[in-house]
Amino acid sequence: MNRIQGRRILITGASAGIGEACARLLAEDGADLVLWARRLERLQALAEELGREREVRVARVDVRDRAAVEEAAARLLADAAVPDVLINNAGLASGLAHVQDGDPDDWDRMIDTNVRGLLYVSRALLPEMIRLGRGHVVNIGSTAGHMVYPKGNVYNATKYAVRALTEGMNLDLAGTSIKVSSVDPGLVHTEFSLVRFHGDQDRADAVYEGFRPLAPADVAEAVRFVINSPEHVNVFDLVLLPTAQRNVYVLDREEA
Ligand code: NDP
Ligand code: 8X3
Repeated sequence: MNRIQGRRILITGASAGIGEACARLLAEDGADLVLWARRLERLQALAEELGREREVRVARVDVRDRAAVEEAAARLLADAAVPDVLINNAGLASGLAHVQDGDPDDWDRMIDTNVRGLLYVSRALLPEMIRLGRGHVVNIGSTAGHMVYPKGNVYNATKYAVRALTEGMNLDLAGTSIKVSSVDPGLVHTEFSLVRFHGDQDRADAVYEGFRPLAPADVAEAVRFVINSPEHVNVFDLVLLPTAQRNVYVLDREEA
């Protein structure tokens, strides 16, 4: 059964990777879309492609910028375009270093995007979802929020925070019909590692060598399953891994 048709879905970080794949798949299911990211030109190209048979709104929103988030959310509210579903996907890793060698600018970037950004967007939209008596928040967490790995420290901490926030938001929304879910993937081949390694393509490519990682579309399928669940069902936490990856450490790579 398609429960996605005609629903308005806001995806943060829709200009690449998992967010873009969610936009494509949910468009196929007949969703109207609201797409936010910093690279507006990418969002516009995606909207051009997907927007022929549905409404696709795009906006340049840096989720770290609380005023920008509030302004973009206010525009949706003013247009009676409050999303039925919010996918808090915008996020990144920046750097991979021992804490004692870490760059505090990298830490700020991760904490501000993955934790503060998720909170700002949720805070801007949840009151109206509650008032309307409908809504579903899907947080994109990570296996990095279940197990810490060496040099992952701050990224791990942000994804542990996302996990705590999924739990906390569920508790805070008890008594409403708003659902909060988490989708927590293992290694997905996106621009994630390119961003983590500050544009070092060789280092990024090496992360995905010798095994088949998840594709962004695999994660989008999981998100679709979560959103499509019946009203009385809340998928609390869906963890998905490449078959070659059994946890954040155990990865079966073929020798080159
Ligand atoms: P990508 O780098 O491919 O995409 C990240 C997206 O987030 C981009 O659209 C980017 O858009 C957006 N983004 C980053 N910073 C901001 C910001 N400040 N404001 C608004 N949008 C922002 O990575 P993924 O698709 O892999 O990452 C998506 C989510 O999935 C993240 O939360 C990540 O932690 C999580 N994840 C990724 C895994 C992986 O292995 N790839 C595994 C588990 C979880 P723009 O630059 O245009 O703003
Ligand atoms: C991204 C997956 O293992 O690189 O969240 O942290 S990992």
